[in-house]
Amino acid sequence: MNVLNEPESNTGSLEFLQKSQLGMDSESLLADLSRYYTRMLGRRTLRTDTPFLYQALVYALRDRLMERWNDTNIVLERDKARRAHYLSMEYLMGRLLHNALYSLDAVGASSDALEALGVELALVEEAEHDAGLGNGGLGRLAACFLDSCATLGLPMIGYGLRYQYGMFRQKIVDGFQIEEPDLWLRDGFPWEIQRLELARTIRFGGHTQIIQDPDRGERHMLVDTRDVLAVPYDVPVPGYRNGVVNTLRLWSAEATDEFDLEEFNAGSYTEAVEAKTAAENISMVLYPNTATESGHELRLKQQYFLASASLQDVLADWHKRYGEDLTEFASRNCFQLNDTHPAVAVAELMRLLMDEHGLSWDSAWHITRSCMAYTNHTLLPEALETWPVPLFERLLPRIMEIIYEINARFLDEVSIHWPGDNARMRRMSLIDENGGRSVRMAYLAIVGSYSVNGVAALHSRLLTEGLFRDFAELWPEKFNNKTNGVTQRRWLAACNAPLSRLITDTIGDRWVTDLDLLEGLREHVNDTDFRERWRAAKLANKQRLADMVLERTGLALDTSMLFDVQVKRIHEYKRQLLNVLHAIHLYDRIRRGHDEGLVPRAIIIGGKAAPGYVMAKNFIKLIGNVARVINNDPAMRGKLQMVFYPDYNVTAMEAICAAADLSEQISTAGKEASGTGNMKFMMNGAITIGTLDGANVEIREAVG
Ligand code: 26W
Repeated sequence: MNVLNEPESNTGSLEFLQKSQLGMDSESLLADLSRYYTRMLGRRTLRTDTPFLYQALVYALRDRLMERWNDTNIVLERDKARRAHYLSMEYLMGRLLHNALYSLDAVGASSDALEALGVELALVEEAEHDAGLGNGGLGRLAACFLDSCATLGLPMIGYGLRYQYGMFRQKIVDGFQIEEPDLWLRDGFPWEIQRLELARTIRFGGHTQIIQDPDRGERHMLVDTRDVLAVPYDVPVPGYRNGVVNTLRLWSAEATDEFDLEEFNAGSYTEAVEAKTAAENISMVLYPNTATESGHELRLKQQYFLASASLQDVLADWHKRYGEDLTEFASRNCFQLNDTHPAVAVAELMRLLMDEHGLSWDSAWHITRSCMAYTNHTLLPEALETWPVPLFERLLPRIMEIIYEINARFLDEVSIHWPGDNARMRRMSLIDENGGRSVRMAYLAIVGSYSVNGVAALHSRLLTEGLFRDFAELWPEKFNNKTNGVTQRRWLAACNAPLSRLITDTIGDRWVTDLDLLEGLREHVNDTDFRERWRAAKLANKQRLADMVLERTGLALDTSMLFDVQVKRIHEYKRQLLNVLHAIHLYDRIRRGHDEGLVPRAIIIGGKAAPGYVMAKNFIKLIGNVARVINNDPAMRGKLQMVFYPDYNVTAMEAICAAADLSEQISTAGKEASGTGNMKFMMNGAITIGTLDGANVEIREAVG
């Protein structure tokens, strides 16, 4: 048991130093990783099979994180700190090893330890699969928030799903995107700790019964449900050199132990197995952002599974520590809904508070309304989730009853403000009566939350003036903006060593936890020495990227050219097509000899298309075709190159963002809620060429 130092001048934050028992020096790390390698992993020779060395190093690091993890939780509980719970269907974590080493300041010690075995740390880091449990911006933002909250010492736990298959891997065959399953767990996931003792039961189907409860009057009970077990796996989220380790809790679906044993015994073995696989399918695969995902029952099951398991977990933990009294619950807990994907949590919290904890509607609603908060990440109508009422009634009958009741009370409130305005009632209703009746999940999230935010100033304005105008008129105080951010630890300090070194040599290293300090670079922009070192850093990063492009595509990029980069999901509103048309225009100018003053340019485009999105997949094919014409034309030599970077993911972006000279952020204005790649490129010194959309507007205000 660690002797925990009392936090100095208890500011309520997690400022505490702690003496870890396990050494962070290379000898201690080498001793521990060797022990794991030979005993836990059973490797007989200390050969350099890096996947096993990777696992052994992670186990050794996790021990060190575990000490801080336990102490962080002890302090949380002791201080009765208010906790944020981030509910997200996606966490695009990428690789965790380098980030952990960097946070623990153990890069050097680990490198020395592996050196003693004749192995380079970089090789061991290469052995780690990206944890790609997300599609793009929304999932990566969640991962950045986890890092930032841990570094700021803010108690935030991430709740997500432990998909067997994460974001598909993109292969380019004959110029076309082919999707391959992402078997990210194949070599194990040494970071996680299974917490079987915290498993929760999630109940689907069945129907509600009302029973007369002697002391609490009538109560609704769910009966004849098909149950699934939610098993949590905890992943450590280290703060930057502050002794804090927060938690990402990922739920995995497993069959309940009595999975149809009677069917099994009755010889209907196949039905019993089917029930088991049906249960486990819930956390099998991440949906790849096809806009029509809100048509699939499995997606709704995933959403409810995440919401119910997480809320049950928090309530159970509360009861363990504070007993039945829930009066303080809302002031000490909040739930951030990452888009509408977990919005069913509003109704599920009501169900748990009323049906399981016996609260009245009003006290349950007061609690729910005071602890739910909703972030909207898109204006695209096709991404605004609605679910057919019949599907809801079949899958979640009690939840649908509660949604009806929420809606009835909400519409009463609307009719008080706007008597007789039936058109408005229909517009604002949680139930869309047009065509097949469906539940508007964004409206459920808004009605059930105390705060609704967009992710950039322009986006938040478009929400209150457009998409959510009616609601902003009814509850103006509810709406606000929280412009996105990205963690500079991963996206500058760790991925761009030469530039980070230059920055630290110039203004010190406090920028790593306080990004505004980059302001201090302004006065150096004209130093010749600074500029030379800056250019050298950029060139080194471009060479690293050129090596990766050569290895993956066979094309040798000319690093003396301007690297003109557009990497993001392929989508019509992000306008990769406009970028391609520009490339064709440059090609044509050079062919016609009108290229005086033209800056030589290497155009790099990358990103995945949703499997069903035909137009996006055709863009990928077109980019490859145009690139082939350009790269095979001798007239273009030294003037123009173009390449499609395959399988763009978090790890690829770490090299790409450091190497870019030009950052293409050319979405149709009003469509990109914020963007976060724009921020990564900007902080690595690229010039942004972009529309006044999303956070581009605020970037321009900040850096010109
Ligand atoms: C149909 C295409 C589609 C599907 C889903 C677009 C967007 C989505 C998600 C629901 C939302 C999403 O990923 N939005 C992105 O969130 C980022 C983090 O806030 C923003 O920076 C991006 O602008 C936004 O597109």
